[in-house]
Amino acid sequence: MQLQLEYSVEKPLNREPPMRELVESFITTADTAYDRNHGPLPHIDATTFRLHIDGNVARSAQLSIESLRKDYQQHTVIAALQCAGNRRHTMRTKVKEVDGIDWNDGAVCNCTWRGPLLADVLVRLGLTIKTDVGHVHFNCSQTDVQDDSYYGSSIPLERCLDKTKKIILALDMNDEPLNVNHGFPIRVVMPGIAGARWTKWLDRILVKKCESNNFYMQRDYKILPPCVTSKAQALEYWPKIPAIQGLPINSVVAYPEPGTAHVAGENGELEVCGYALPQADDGPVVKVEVSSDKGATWDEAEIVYPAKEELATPEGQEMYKWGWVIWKYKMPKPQVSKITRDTKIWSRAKDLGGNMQDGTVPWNFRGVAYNAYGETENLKVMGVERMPNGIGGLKL
Ligand SMILES: Nc1nc2c(c(=O)[nH]1)N[C@H]1C(S)=C(S)[C@@H](COP(=O)(O)O)O[C@H]1N2
Ligand SMILES: [Mo]
Repeated sequence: MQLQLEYSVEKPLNREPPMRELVESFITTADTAYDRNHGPLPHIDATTFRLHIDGNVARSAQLSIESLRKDYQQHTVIAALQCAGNRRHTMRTKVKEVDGIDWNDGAVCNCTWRGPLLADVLVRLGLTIKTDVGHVHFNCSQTDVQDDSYYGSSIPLERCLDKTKKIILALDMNDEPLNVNHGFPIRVVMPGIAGARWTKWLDRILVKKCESNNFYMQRDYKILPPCVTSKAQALEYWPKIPAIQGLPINSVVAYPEPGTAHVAGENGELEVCGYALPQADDGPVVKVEVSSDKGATWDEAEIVYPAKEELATPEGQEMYKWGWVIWKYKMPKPQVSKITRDTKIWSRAKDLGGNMQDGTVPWNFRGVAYNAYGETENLKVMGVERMPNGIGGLKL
């Protein structure tokens, strides 16, 4: 039977949710989570599907989904999945035009992922290669993609064998089998690594000496130096620049959204809310600050998810290491009253590893890994004020 496909190589599904919806909960539902594809979505029959594992392994294997569920211990991890192009829109509009999909701040989600540890599967098959020379490739050859005949990524073997890095052959997302959009029946989940490496509809794992030669490893998802300003110039640089693995610390202001009118609370406070992400393995985020005077003063925001008490313990810090935090800041009335159309509200995050978000970051041609301060601007605040007779009324 022919594989059923949705969307196409010419028009793949790429979408991000509205920001308010995204920051509504700590765990992003599969429906809210953004979609990023370089080709069509394959509808795979999980009962006949096999995951092929070969290359430098003592015994190659073809594993069924049933075996991956039953024959291996299942592990769960909370991890943010983020496209390296998240926030590209800000780089192209605030700094300089870039080449790539015009993502706003929503190409990220935070979910639980469950399945066997890649390390357990590889150890059972036995390796015939030293960990310090190997790379593990993650391929999906179900469909053509825009710039190659298959989708592929790779990361160093050493990381794959380190059980503390929790690389999972995920079968479940948020306690349910993955849906088609997010890789059913299996995708690799690599906490602390950019989304581009989390191959969906994973059908082949290869243990090799070298990195994957796939287009998306070698000629995309790299931070080119600022001197590269065209595709032609990039050609010379692709082989010289490392493939993106971890992403930098980040935070954004989800609302109030730019250019809209907003009602401050009963007591004249304005609720500001966003998410913050740690750098690579340096999480969780431990502090978020907000400024409305272009960085002259910063006030600490409240991290509302996960709970403060949890983040304060070593167990909590381990559990939320690769997750995002949702933060809120109630801007007091005197500060709100100073907001004009020229005001910018900024956010900046700090993680457990001590990384701190900066105000400006170097431009790069593909607009990847953008992480300057979160920002909202062009606000019009409508305040609810107590009328002398005690009845609340809208005052512009
Ligand atoms: N097979 C396959 N896997 C893939 C991709 C793809 O196009 N094909 N896109 C990658 C990129 S660039 C990102 S950011 C994430 C997006 O995952 P999501 O669609 O589940 O949000 O999947 C990655 N895995
Ligand atoms: Mo991506």
